[in-house]
Amino acid sequence: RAAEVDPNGYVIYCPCMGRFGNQMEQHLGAFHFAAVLGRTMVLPPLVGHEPRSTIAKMTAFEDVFQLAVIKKHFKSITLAEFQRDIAPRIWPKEQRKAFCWTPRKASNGGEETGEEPSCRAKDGNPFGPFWDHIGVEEFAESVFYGQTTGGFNVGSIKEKEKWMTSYPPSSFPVLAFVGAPATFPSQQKHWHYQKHFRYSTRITSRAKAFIEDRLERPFVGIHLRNDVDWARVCEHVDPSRNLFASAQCLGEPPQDVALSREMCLPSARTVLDQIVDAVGRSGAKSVFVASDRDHMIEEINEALSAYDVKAYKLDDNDAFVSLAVLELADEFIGNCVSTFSSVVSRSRAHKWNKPKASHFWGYRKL
Ligand code: GFB
Repeated sequence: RAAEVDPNGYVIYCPCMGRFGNQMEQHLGAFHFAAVLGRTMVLPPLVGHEPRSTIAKMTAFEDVFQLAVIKKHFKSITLAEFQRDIAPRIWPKEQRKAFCWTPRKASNGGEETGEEPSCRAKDGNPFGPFWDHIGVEEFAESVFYGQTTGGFNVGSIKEKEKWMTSYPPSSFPVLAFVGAPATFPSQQKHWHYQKHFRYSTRITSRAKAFIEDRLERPFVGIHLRNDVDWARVCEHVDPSRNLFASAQCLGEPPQDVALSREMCLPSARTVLDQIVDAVGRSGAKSVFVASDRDHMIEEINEALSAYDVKAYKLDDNDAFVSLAVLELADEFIGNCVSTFSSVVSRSRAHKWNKPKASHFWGYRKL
């Protein structure tokens, strides 16, 4: 059966920034934005990259998350349904407007002379491939919403009214954003939305099977973010400020703990000491390691030899299955700065009836 058109309109956006953790930070605010405006959210594909490649790879939202749970809490539609049933009826080519905060510069760096200011919605990667995937050959116009409204903050009635009067659904049935209409990182008041992002049965059953077959409970789950790109992020550590997802352990604004390099890029000593400590404290019988590069399995096994506890990793290192295992772990130690870790800490805090605590590398109270 064809989906009915929502008279309140739609929100669609490119999760064009960063990888999964970064995108998840923005989904929280973007879903809130659509909900406040009463619009239907077009469930965005996840924009990924093949390892060591810059070529964008789109994964359907419903391949990663449980559609029924999302639909129960957010008025939403799959991209496939939107393309098939809605776009042809309400979003003709000549009315496709791209929304961005301010005009974007050309990806080749130089301002092309004489060109109108534009969102350049399809310029660069993953922007071009994303809108191609949506089936948008080109946008007819750009709208710079940063100048005319309070931005995507729709916390107050006044801000909401501004959006409704500036861009009413009757003349703007589809708000198509070049980037998520949300802050990065997420705002603490939106963290609870994480509970509605339940992994698909395919992912959850793989995670549960791995726990059952390979791990022994209780188990400690850890996230080691140690690929080479991460060291560059950690150069920006400033003790007085939050960086990326660090509000997950420091709070917003930071309280009682100063951000340190050791929290961002912990030494092997710190990692091993904290694992031994967590195993000793919790009586864990196994350790699950998720990492983007070095899982440190041998070093961990050696450090735990006295406990007769071993460390394990997934055979295929699937990122979503890793996240699903980590959110089910009895203890979790993550990277305070990483948004990949923050997906886990938010899930642990909000998904289950009984919240699960999270710990972080190098975290020391002042
Ligand atoms: O998720 P993410 O935005 O978090 O990006 P950060 C990190 C990506 O690295 C993940 C992979 O989406 C995964 O593809 N990855 C990280 C992992 N940890 C693991 C792991 O334990 N297992 C597996 N299988 N994959 C930011 C980026 O990373 O890092 C920024 O998003 C930027 O855009 C910066 O690149 C350097 O916040 O950790």
